[in-house]
Amino acid sequence: MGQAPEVIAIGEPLVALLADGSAPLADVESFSRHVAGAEANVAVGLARLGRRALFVGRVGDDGFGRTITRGLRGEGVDVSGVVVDAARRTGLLVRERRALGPSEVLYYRQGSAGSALGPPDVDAVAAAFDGARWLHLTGITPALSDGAHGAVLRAIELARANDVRISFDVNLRRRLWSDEAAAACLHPIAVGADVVFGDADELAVVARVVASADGLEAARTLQAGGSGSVVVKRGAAGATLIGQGMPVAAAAVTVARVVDPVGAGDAFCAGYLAALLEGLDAAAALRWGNACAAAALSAEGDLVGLPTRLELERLIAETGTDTIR
Ligand code: KDG
Repeated sequence: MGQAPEVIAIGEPLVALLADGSAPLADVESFSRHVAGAEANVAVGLARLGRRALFVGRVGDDGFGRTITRGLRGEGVDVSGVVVDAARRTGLLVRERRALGPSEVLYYRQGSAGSALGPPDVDAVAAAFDGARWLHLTGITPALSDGAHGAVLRAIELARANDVRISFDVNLRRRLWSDEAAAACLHPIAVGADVVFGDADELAVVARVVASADGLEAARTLQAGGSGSVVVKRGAAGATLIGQGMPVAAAAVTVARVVDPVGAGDAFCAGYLAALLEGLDAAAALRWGNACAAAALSAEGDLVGLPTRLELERLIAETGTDTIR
């Protein structure tokens, strides 16, 4: 382990095979390989912004696992929490691309190395919690297996014992479990977190309220239940934070063309946490989150568009310049 991490992110890293053209999956003949996984995306987003992130997860002893480990390391993420599981394969997802309507994602992650994450993997990096500032979790990991759920609970215990704040992105994955199962498992995690991120629909499921377009009732319900603050990610409508005081809102950064909609939420979390680590206030954190999300939307794959610190500053400054010479 290098210098002490500021953020510890725990989850399943994946290789994503993204269709090269717009077509139903049955007609796609070539794919591009990307590193993905919501929590790994956040770790890379933080590293691009100059923050120290440690990633904890499992990969198989295979080429995809090596791609992930090399990719994360190359981005400056501390991979000392990555376990190579020789008995299982690296998790995989395949995503088609459609010009119209939603694109389908297929997961090949049941029984994967990543899903075999367990409390001992977290205990192996226990020392990193001493001095870390944030633990970043998502609602994907507890859906993977009992062991992975246990790893999340162990990480929460260690965070609490070490005064590390907890950031929780709901990331509801309906291909992994039902809304009822997700709510039962994720509600206690959300109300114990210092900041919760989600879109209006995800927050409503976890808060067990009827979904509304602005997500505010769900956010208020979670906040009243114990969440420190709740950020409603509203896509093109920006983001709103519900905390102790008045709601804080920030407009989205306009995106000329959405190249790839996936990964923007993770980019938002990375920007938001990076701003807080710099000592900025909630309004600035929302702006950073929105700008990072817009950058992610503008590039193919989860990681490609994640901005560096300089790129983020340029985006926020909105200079109107289209070429820097
Ligand atoms: O947030 C982006 C993720 O959806 C993607 O990288 C894959 O982690 C993933 C998941 O479980 O869907």
